[in-house]
Amino acid sequence: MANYSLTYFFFFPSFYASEPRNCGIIKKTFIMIDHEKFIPLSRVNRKLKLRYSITLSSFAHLEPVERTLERLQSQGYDAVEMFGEPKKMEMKKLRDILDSFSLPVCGVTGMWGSVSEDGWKRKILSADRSITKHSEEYVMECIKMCQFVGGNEMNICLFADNEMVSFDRNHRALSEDRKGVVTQKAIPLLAKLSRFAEDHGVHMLLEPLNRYSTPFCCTAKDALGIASKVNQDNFGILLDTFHMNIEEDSFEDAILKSRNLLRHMHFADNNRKMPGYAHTNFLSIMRSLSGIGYNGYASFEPILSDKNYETFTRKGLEHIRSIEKSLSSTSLSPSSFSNPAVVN
Ligand SMILES: [Mn+2]
Repeated sequence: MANYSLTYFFFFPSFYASEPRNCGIIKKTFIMIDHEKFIPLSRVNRKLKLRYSITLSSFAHLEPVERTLERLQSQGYDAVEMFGEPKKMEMKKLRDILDSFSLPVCGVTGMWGSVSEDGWKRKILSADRSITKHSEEYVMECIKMCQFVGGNEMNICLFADNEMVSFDRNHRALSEDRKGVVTQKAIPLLAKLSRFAEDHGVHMLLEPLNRYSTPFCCTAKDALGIASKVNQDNFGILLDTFHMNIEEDSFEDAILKSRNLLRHMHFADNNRKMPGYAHTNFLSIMRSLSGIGYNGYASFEPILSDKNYETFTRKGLEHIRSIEKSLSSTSLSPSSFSNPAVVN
């Protein structure tokens, strides 16, 4: 580990706000090879070809959506994720705006929890029937909106009543039993919504968050268990690196175990900045995605504090693209995978 400390210092001399802090992360990772978990070479799909999207919800508090699209369209993104506030927008007008830019919509981000002023009544796990009914209608409106703007994915997050998840200063997670009892009740509604989504050509993707948002579905394991009970072809899961950093034992293990149902990724660093601006190891994450043959979207979901975001959104994407490039180049020599696989 002494090497690691020195290396960290050596490769991270810059703390300029406009530069991704871990621009040397690839070198760092190879030096840390003894401490990391690797997928064996035989599982790596060298043709990893992700499509890159970004969540428009990240910009909604800063400027009108057309301004964001104008600024992002030359940055190299393949698509955008529209935020799900169908009641606050005139759909035809929205579609005209979206159509006037060269960025297709891959899907809709559900505006769950405190991210929206209406989030308090978007709680699929609520014990209050009027709240679950409202949540059901909200998801249906988002699904219709998703189809209308040309997308085919929507994320579902399982929020519950505040009384069910009182703030825990000790950061404790819930027991598996408690999670199971509460989420079981939502299965019929999720199955119903999934069938509704299927009729609209939309995939419903369950996104585990972290315990501070909703402790009932906060790991890939939680989401996979729920998805298996819903048991619909268009019901998959979405993993978000920000939440995974808090909840998962291992990024690699969570991705590998999700391989049959993983349809979308959210990318943000551990502090929710753009990838490359903190210390999440995206090389390892990308390698794992490559290992399962993932070819869906990686949708960047940063928290942006002001309008001067263009350097961050551009460099964050460049950072991930450079990792993708390195995975299909000679840097993936067999010796890079000489460690025994611990992912299973
Ligand atoms: Mn997310």
